Order: sequence, then C-alpha cells, then structure tokens
Amino acid sequence: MGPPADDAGPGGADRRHMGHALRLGERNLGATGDNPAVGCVIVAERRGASLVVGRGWTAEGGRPHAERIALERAGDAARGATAYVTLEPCAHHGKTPPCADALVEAGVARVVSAMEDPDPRVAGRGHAILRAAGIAVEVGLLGDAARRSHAGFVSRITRARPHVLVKLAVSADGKIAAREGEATAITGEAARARTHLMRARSDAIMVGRRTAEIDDPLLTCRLPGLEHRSPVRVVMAANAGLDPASRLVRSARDVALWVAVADDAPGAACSALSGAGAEIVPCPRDEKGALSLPAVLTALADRGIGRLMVEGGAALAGAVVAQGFADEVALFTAPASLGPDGVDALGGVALETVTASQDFALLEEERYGEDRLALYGRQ
Ligand code: AOF
Ligand code: ZN
Repeated sequence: MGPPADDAGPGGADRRHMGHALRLGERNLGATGDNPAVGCVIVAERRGASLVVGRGWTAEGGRPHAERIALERAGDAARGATAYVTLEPCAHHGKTPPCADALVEAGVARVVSAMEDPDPRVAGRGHAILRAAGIAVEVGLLGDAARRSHAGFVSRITRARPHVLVKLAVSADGKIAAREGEATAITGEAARARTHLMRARSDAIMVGRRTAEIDDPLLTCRLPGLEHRSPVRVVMAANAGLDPASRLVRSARDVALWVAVADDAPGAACSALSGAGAEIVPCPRDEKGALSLPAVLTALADRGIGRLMVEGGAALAGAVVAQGFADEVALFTAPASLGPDGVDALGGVALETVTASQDFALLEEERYGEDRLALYGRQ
C-alpha cells in the first residue's frame, strides 16, 4: 500500500499533521467558553520516521491552552520537534502564561501554524516571539479549515457578534409545521441525533418566544456521554412573556437559560424568570418595535458566545436570514410533504434566499436515514 493520499506531494506530511490538529481542536468546539478550540500536535523525527510525541486541545472551559497540554505530554521529546497548531500560539499573559514562551522554552525547532490569532493581544506577536527565538515558523497551512474551525471566536473578536448557524428541518415542500401553532415532527431519529451534535458544538442556541411556547422544547444535548455539552439556551422574548412553568424555565437551574428582553419589559415578568434561575439580558428595540437582533447578537458576544445556533421558529430564522446574520444554514429535508396549509420555514422570507442565492454556497451534503442535510455557507 502507498502512503495515505494526504501524504502525497510536497508538504503532504505537514498537511496530515495539521489535519490531525484540527480534528483534535474540534473535539471541544462549543465547550471552550470565550476561548477558541485549538488543537496542537508535536511531531519528532526518530531514525528517519516521524513520531507524534504530544497531542493537546484546548480544555473544556478554555484553559489550559492546547500547546501547554501537548508540550506536557511530549516532555523532553519536544526538543528539536515540530509543533502543528491550528491558531497562532498566544503571546500575552491572560489567565494563562504565553504559549509562545512555552514552545521556546521546550526547545521546539519548527512551528507550523494554520492562521494568525485576531485577538489584539496576540495578532502576530506569538509568531514574532517564536521567530525571535530562532524557531522556523510557517503560517497558513490549512488556513481555510482553521478559519472555519475558529469562526465563532473570529466573529466575536472581529465583528462583535457570534458566528450564526441557522438550523432548519423542512418537509419536501419546505414547511416546518402542518399548521400555524402546531409542533410537527419532520425529520427522523438520525437527523435528530445530528442536530443534538450541532447543539453540543455551539456555545448557545436561540429560539423565539412563540417556538418556546408551542414546542415547549428543552434545547439540551441529549446524546449519550455529551449531556454536559448542552449550550446556553437563549430565548428572544421582548416582553419577558415566557411561561415560568415551561420546561425551559423549570430546567434553568440545571442548564443556563438566558432570556433576551426589551429594555422596557415588565419588571414583574423579568423577576419571575430570574427568580426561577434564568438570566435576563436587556436589549433595545429596533425601529419597528421588535427586539433588536443586532443588539442581542452583540450582547451574546459580550458574554463570550462565539458559536450561536438558531433553531427557530420561522419568524426568528427568517429575520436572521433577511438581516444578513446567517453565516451558515443547515437545512434538513424530509421526504414527506405537509401541504399548502403548512408553515413556511422562514416566514415571509423565501427559502430560495438561501438555497438558490449567490450569497450562499452548498458546502456539504449528508444523508440521515430518509432525510437529507444540506449545509450552506456564505460565499
Ligand atoms: C493558544 N492556545 O489553545 C487557545 C488560545 O485568557 P487566556 O490566557 O486563556 O487567553 C485567551 C486568549 O488566548 C484567546 O482570546 C485567544 O487569543 C487565545 N486562545 N491560544 O495559544 C489555545 N485557546
Ligand atoms: Zn496560549
């Protein structure tokens, strides 16, 4: 057998190790709080063969950083080795000391880094520290994949809002419910499990108040072993009109629940929700009197949310798409039709705004039982 395809051609081994580092980092997507989920692989040459001597990924909660963990595993074997990192090693004394210093101290000879860290405390300084210490530094390998991996963090830092994934489950004729006010199961069990994985990889999940009322959802991740990966649940409820007896509010002490309300929301309703363990996030209204979506997104980014998943309903998903905040759309389509009385997936906004527009490209297609998942990303 020949070498794996990834290994072929110049730089093939580098690409393979960086791919490995990306997959490691992505293990903790949605679980690293305000920190990016970075991966690091340390590779030493031993008698003509390359050997992985350390692997690390940003810990749950965001610390320690990936490089620290990988270096600790590698020990003395890091001396003279190559470190593959999916993000520039940090240069600042934050809650942890700089990873760039740790790489220098460990005697690493070469660092291959997928992309620069946009955090203004780092922004090129990590690479500069390494170069100043005589380490060979290469930047940009698998940069596009790394930018996707760190999209939440990058969006929070550079746009002061989260990266937004809109998840839709529609019938063959593009409906999300048989009738207004009704919750309809659209997709099957496999698609449901895939949705729960998307939840686990998100920092927060958002629904509108009507959906909270009609579906009475829990919005947690219930995949075996990943229950603790449930994201922060956010409900857009301008007037704080969320039923304290709903499953969401009753579970607020177990899994974080934030309620985005208008500045002028009734105080008594807000107190009832916060008394039940929910956190109230007051935001201004927009010129139409609705809760301002950009203001809510900024408030979420301020609170450390990088990866936001929007689960509906149609009005919220439509507003997110129409206002240009949908960075990705995950569209599950089931084989059955719901007929002309059904509720359109994006309210007054045509689904073709995503599926047949120059703004979005079809990135991936997967099948889950009878259902199809199409993942669209901004061009
Ligand atoms: C790395 N490796 O695994 C991660 C990094 O408060 P601190 O000290 O944890 O620093 C947070 C910043 O560190 C964060 O904004 C980002 O720039 C970087 N994250 N850096 O070298 C890692 N997660
Ligand atoms: Zn670091």
